[in-house]
Amino acid sequence: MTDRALAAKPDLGWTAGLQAVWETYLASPEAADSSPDSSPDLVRPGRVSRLDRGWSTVIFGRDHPEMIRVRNIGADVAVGDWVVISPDGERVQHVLDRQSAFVRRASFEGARAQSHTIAANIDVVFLVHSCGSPPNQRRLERELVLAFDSGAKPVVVLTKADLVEDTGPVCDELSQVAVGVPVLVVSGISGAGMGEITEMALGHRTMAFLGASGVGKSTLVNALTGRATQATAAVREGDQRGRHTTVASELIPIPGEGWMIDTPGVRALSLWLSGRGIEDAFADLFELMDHCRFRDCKHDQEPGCAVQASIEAGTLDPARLLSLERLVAEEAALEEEQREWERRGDRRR
Ligand SMILES: Nc1nc2c(ncn2[C@@H]2O[C@H](COP(=O)(O)OP(=O)(O)OP(=O)(O)O)[C@@H](O)[C@H]2O)c(=O)[nH]1
Ligand SMILES: [Mg+2]
Ligand SMILES: [Zn+2]
Repeated sequence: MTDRALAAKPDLGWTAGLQAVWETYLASPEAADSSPDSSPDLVRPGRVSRLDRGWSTVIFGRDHPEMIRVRNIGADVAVGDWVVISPDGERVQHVLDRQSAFVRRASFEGARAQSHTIAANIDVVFLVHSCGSPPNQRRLERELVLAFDSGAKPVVVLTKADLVEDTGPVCDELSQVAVGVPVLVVSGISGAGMGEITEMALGHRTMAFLGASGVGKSTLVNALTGRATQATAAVREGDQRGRHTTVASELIPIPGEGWMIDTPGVRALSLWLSGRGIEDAFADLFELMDHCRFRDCKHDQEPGCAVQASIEAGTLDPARLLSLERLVAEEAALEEEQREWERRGDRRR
C-alpha cells in the first residue's frame, strides 16, 4: 500500500491494521450519517495525544503537529486512540476500534464496575519498577495479566539502577514472576540502558510507561526526549511513595521515531474482564498443572500433584500459586457481577 492511499501518517503510528478498520468505518452507515456535507474521503482520523477532564487533544502529524481540542461527550476515549472529529469540529464523533489497549477496572462508580483504558493502540507496555523500593512481585503479576491482555508486548523496566550497587537481587526477584518477559535495567538519571528502549520504538511504534507513582516514569520520558518535557517530583522520604505528579496521560514523540505514553501512577490495579492474560502471565504454573496426575487436581492435597511437588522441591514459591488463585477468583467475581447486571437489565426491559 502506498502512503498516499493511507488515511493517516505512518509516523504517527498508523498501521495497515488501522487502515482496514478505517475502511470498514467509512463504509458504515455511521460514517455516512455523520458527514452529510462532506464526502467521507474528506474525514480523516487524528490521534488523541492528551486527555483533560472531558477534553481530548487530537493531533494529525508528527512534525509541527496541528492540534485541536475537542470535547469527549459520550465517547469513551483514551490516549493513543484514533478518532474522527464531528463536522462542526467540536467533539469526538467516533473512536476507531483499538488494535490494543491496557485496561483496568476503574474505581467503583455506583454499583456496576466500569473499565478504564489507560492507553490505546500501543505496541509495547513497559511495566516500570524502581530499585529505590523493595521489589513488589504481587503488583508485577497483576500488571503482567493486564499487559498480556492488552495485546501489546510486555517488558519489565527496572529503573533507578543508579541507586543500588548491585541490581542483580531485585532483577532476579522480578524475573521470577516475569516468565518469558524481558527485564531491562535502566536509569532515567544516568541514562544507562535507555538505548534499548529507543530501539524498541523503531518502526514508528507506540510504547507506554505504566507503574506506581514515583517509580520514575516521567523521568524516563525526559531521558528519552532529552528535555524536561514532563514534570517530576521527589518521592516521600519514609516510604518512597510518589506524589501523583503526572495527572494526565500524554502521547509524546521520541526523537528519531516512535511514541511514548506517560501515564499517571495508579495505586491499585484491579483486573478487568480478561482474555488470556492470566494464562499468559502464569504460563509456568499452567505448564506444571498439565503434569498433575489428575485432570481435576486442585493442587492442594492430591497425590501426584506437580505443583505441590515443585513447592516441596523449592522450585516454586507458594505465594505464586496463591496469587494465581486470587486473580482467578477476582476475575470470576467480576464476570459474575457483569452477568448479574445483564440479567437485571433484561428483567427491567
Ligand atoms: N536516582 C534516581 N532517581 C530517579 C530516577 N528516576 C526518577 N527518579 C526520581 O524519582 C522521583 C519520581 O520520579 P517521577 O519521574 O516523577 O515518577 P513518576 O513515575 O512519573 O511518578 P507519577 O507521575 O507520580 O506517577 C523524582 O524525584 C525523580 O528525580 C532514576 O533513574 N534514578
Ligand atoms: Mg509522572
Ligand atoms: Zn496439581
